Amino acid sequence: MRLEALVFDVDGTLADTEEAHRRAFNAAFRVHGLDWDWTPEVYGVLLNVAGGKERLTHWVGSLAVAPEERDRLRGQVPEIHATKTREFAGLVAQGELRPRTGIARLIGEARGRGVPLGIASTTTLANVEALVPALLGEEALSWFDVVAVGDVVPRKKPAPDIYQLAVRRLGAAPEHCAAFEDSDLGVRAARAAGLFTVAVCTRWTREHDLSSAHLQLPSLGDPDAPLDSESADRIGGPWLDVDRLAARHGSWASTLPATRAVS
Ligand code: XBP
Ligand code: MG
Repeated sequence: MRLEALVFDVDGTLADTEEAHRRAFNAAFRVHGLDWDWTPEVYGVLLNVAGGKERLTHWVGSLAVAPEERDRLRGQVPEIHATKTREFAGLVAQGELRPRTGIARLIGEARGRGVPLGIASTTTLANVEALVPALLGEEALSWFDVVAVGDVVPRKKPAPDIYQLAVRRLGAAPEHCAAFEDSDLGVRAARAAGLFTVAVCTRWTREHDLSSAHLQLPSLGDPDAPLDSESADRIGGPWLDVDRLAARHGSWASTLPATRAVS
């Protein structure tokens, strides 16, 4: 059973970026003279709202301020978010962020096997354009046949829209594709879009229920960071590679109703 494409979420999946996002939000608040401080605890809860602008709007809605002040602050959200995006790019440029375990290897394997690659993310194109080259090298963005991100769809994760757009642009059937996610919102989006979903949580999503994913792992594993024996037994080896992924995908695809039989 040949997988037609691998589709990657960005934040939390390609790299553990949310601490950098949190710092960028707080830096933007200082630039705009706002005394807001998103602590890790506060931010962990706010991550239940996908999208930085939506997260800011939700936060403003939670403030005990007069209605006219709330409206004024809501009007400032796009500007605050643009500042935050610039701050995030600055943090990325400092070179502290690294791809998560197994990401560079799996993407390299897929490229070597001619398996198309996609990105499906809630974040902005500006963030992806800053992050992917910083993580994987100057040419890396060109490795992805499709980059579906941010406001190009009406509904953000957990809605399936961004994954539906990505697989449509890849010219693939969703059930022929594998999605890689880190969060409850993301797993729900990929599952709702019909993709075979692999979930690898981060410290931010450790408490999330990712059990609706077809495959849940502590990491993708690597030769220098092999998976624990229980996880390795589940996938047939100490790290998830294209063949082991295709085998797990194939066994799932064989259970699909005939109408969606995977060729
Ligand atoms: C995670 C998100 C994003 C980031 C912040 O996106 O929900 O909003 O937290 O980035 P992903 P923006 O789908 O990649 O996990 O401020 O650009 O939204
Ligand atoms: Mg994510």
